[in-house]
Amino acid sequence: MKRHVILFLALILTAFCAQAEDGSKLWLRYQTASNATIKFSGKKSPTTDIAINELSAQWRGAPISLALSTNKEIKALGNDGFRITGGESGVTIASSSDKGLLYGAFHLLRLQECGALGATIDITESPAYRLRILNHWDNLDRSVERGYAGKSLWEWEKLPAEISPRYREYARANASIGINGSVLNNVNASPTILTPEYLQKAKAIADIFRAWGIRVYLSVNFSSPKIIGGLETSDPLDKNVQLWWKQKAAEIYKLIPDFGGFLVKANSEGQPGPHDFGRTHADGANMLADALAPHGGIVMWRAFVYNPLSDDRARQAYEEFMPLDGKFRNNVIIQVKNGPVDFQPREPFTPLFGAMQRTPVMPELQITQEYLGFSNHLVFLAPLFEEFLKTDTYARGQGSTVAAVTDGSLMGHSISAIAGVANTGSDSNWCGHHFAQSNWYAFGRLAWNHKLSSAHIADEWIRQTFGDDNLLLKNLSDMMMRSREAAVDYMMPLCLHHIFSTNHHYGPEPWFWNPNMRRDWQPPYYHKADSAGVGFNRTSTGSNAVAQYFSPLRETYANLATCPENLLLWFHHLPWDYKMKNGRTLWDELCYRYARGVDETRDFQKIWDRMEHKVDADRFAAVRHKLQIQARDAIWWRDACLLYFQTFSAMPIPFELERPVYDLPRLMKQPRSTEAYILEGNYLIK
Ligand code: GCV
Repeated sequence: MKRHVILFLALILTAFCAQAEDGSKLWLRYQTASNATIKFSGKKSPTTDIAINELSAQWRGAPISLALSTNKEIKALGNDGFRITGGESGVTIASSSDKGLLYGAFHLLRLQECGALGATIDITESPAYRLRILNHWDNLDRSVERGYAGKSLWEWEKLPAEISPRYREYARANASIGINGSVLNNVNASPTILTPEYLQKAKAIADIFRAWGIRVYLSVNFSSPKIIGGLETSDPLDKNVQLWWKQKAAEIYKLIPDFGGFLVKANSEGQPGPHDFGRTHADGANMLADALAPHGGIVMWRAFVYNPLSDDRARQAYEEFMPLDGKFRNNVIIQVKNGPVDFQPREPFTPLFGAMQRTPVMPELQITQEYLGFSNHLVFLAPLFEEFLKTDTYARGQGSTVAAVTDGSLMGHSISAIAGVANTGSDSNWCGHHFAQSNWYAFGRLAWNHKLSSAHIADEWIRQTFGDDNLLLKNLSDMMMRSREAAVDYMMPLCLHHIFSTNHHYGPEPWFWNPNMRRDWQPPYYHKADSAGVGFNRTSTGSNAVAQYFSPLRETYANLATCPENLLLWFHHLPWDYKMKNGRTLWDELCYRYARGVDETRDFQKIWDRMEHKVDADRFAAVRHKLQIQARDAIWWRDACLLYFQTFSAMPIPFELERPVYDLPRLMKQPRSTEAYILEGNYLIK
């Protein structure tokens, strides 16, 4: 063949390959087909078939034996654990279950893709949490609450007759990082999910997920017995109500024998619950637990409760749930958000972690970026998750980290679980922003092993998602690792919190106050800015929320000399001229931090642009566009917050810092955009 023809064909091939990089393959972009030899002895199952197929297609090393083993040491690793041993002449993956073999297969392939295989292998893994669950806030009309990546993945209108190929791809992606459960529908649950018609649809999804080791769970509406069951009440102590739930559970398990259980948001933000009948959360949760128990199901009962009349929303989950500790059935687990208010860019941990000792408690993290720039901003969340999991609660003395008090190791509960609110949708790249995939990935990896560092997770993800070029690795990792702190700086430094635009939670609206609305949904409730200063006093002279933490944390947080500066305005109301540790006034420090956040986003743009020749054209352009939006938004945040707070501080922005580019009156008149409009990135006034 002539040289120019070959060149021409090569060009077409390159163009074709570049086009294929739409992000749809996530971190599973295995490049090279293989001729792997895979031996399997034992009882085959759909799950072992998948493990064999994955390895056959991708593995490029020595022959592999997959062994279902009853060996004592292997059994001690639990159902999902595995051991991989061997070297150049052969590798063995052993587990006591087919799921463990699948996790082992994915683990080995990940090591291969990350270039992390040595000449000999001897790895033992078992997951930190038994249940590693995604929560989908997906509605039955396919809208997704706080979802920024298109419509829901679940095509309810076509189910059960039509099965989207994406169900399998989703299950595969989850299995590859060890996620083993999915709550399919929104916690603001429509009772319709429990009708026979929708249970058939859920069954169709469960049938696909099963082989990948993923159980289906459903969010349920506490009023279902009345709304779809035709009963007069949904009172959990009513015999007919109890019977209704028992029959409903039996109906579900007939269709979905490995059904995981229910997730419940009760008496929170307008959802019905046991309080409607003068009953407690324990009464409600236990009734559902009794219905599920004969089938092995669990209840995940959320502690996200707060009452508009309280002076401090941050205290309430603790106040309401602590008196109930020990009163729940043993198949109930309390699901608690990482922070006491609501998935802010930074919060201290919710004090229920460590305090509730006679009831298992599971963390709920938010993968979708409700308060972190939707799918427009690049914010790698592993550092946030890691900071939370590694914080010491001191519940049983030093070393009682949030991870240790929730993974079963310290409190000895038999159920251990962790949930992440999913960021997936119908977009071709699944998460809206190519880098948002890393947050799904990070959640799965930390749920499996909470000892992993964020830097390690970033490195793994970049290698699999973008390649292993050294410069690329260094730059992308640098950008990802700085991104969470950057967002904190340009949105709400020093632990300012909830100063977002009310409702959609995208941009800044620290001034918004409508006396006819719930106070605790509006920014001034949280920042409490006045001419005397700014911040929420949660010490003994204020709401005393500090008292909910164990010693010595409560003293550490209460004392200005020891309170970490990154939590300062969460716990203290301080004068504008308060002296920070570096000698600056509080006001100046706020200005510097906002400026630093803006600078970081500009730096991210530069870093990314330098990587143009190392990234495929489509993903490069998409991320560049998003970084531009992020840099613009960072300026908007800085100007809105500083100009507004300046009306109280009456202090100048330090003269060496860049001046605001927007005017406060115009920003305050900014029309309240819809989420869909925001995602287009063109909403800011010029
Ligand atoms: C699903 C916050 C969000 C709501 C969400 C709620 C919850 O308030 O803004 O959209 O509702 O948390 O976690 O239940």
